[in-house]
Amino acid sequence: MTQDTVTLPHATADAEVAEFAAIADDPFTPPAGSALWRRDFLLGAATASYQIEGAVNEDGRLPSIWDTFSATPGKVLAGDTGAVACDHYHRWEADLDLLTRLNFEAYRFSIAWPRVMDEAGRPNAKGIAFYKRLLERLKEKGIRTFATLYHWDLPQHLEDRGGWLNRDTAFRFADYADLMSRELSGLVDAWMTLNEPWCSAYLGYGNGHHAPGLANGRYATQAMHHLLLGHGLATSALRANDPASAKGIVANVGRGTPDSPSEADVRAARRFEVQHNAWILDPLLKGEYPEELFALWPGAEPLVLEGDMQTIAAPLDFLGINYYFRTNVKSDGANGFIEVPLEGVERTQMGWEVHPDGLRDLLIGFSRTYENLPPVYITENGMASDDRVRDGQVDDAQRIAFLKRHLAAVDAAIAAGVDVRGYFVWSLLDNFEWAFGYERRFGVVHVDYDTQVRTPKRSAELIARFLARRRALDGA
Ligand code: IFM
Repeated sequence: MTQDTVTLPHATADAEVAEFAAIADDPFTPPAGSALWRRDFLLGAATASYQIEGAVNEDGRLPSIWDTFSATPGKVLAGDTGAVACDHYHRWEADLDLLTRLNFEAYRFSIAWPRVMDEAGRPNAKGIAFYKRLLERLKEKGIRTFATLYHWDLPQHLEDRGGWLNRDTAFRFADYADLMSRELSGLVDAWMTLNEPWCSAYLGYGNGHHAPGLANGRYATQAMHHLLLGHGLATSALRANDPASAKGIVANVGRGTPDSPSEADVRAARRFEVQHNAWILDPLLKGEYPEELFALWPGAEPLVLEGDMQTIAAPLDFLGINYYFRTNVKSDGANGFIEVPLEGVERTQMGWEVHPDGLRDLLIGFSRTYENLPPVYITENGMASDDRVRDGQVDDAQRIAFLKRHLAAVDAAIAAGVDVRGYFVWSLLDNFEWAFGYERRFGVVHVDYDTQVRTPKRSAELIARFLARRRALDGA
């Protein structure tokens, strides 16, 4: 995958961009001069296996922790499960046609571990064939392929042996990465080992909001250590088997701001970011856990064996950043923080505050904190709204403004010197939003879950129009 920075392709392009940006009477088109007009700034859409595939019992797929969790009463809103989801396992060809019609240039998806390996670690040919076909079709269509190995669907049989609390799971994950990169070598432009280890560790093992639903702070730090160890081991397998691809990991990052300028509140906001960001980024980029994490969680240090931190801190080709909202916090009177929700701010269907500056500030902050920060992709950004189809259309005005403002924040970070190479909207399709089931709609394409009819929302139409224009300027 090319990592060069190119300028606009021909002499008239600047004028044409300016003209189009001026006449485009839509609320999405970026201003002339924005890095978004550069063809090498990738614009893609993202999904994840359990959220869209369905077909949970087909072709030898084994149960995952999310099958078990969502089948447990009270864990997921309205008792929803991913059993059918968007039925993407059967409708993948039409979904890729839609992706192409919307002019997206890159597709980020995830592989379901329980679909491709049996309990003994043997390959499941039918499951692997599904992803091979998907990738081959994407390549035929000229779409860049970004594959995540772990977007939370741990095989249940591994959870039965302790899941991410068991050090052995990190080694099983490396076996899985080894198998996938041997089978899919040459078809993947960029591999991501883990999606959002913070969620797997903290929501899965620390507070129980996600599968497998355990709630113990000590578990969270140990699970995180094994996840990161698995990442490091997997990265070396990917490098050995598929040298031409880029290798990275995806972190969800949070912006914490202090409720007052008091020293205690400023420290609380810093600790919020330590807990959300440095907990993952320090081991990856500095080879150590941040000491302040254990001021926040005394006694929760994980068991780390010799050589683990070197494995975890192996060089990355890129870092994926997922950003959604900001959290305003104050001191809890001791070592930690508590959230103080701000009044009168714009929020999404999730209740999350719309705060694009947080993305800009975090990106600039990371580039200063980590001198070895690799090139960044925004691997997820987007919002949920209660979208309805009316007269065959979905007017998602809030999402359009949200995307435009967050892309402008990315542009500002690039202007400040941060090496951001692309942006993926979360998500291509409305899908199974974990503990919130199907109520929360993050897609730029609406999905009617009764009929499986897909309806591109107005946001998708505007993105498509912009990308068509950008491509035309490039003469492609
Ligand atoms: O839907 C999720 C995705 O699976 C991981 N990142 C956040 C999204 C919205 O909550």
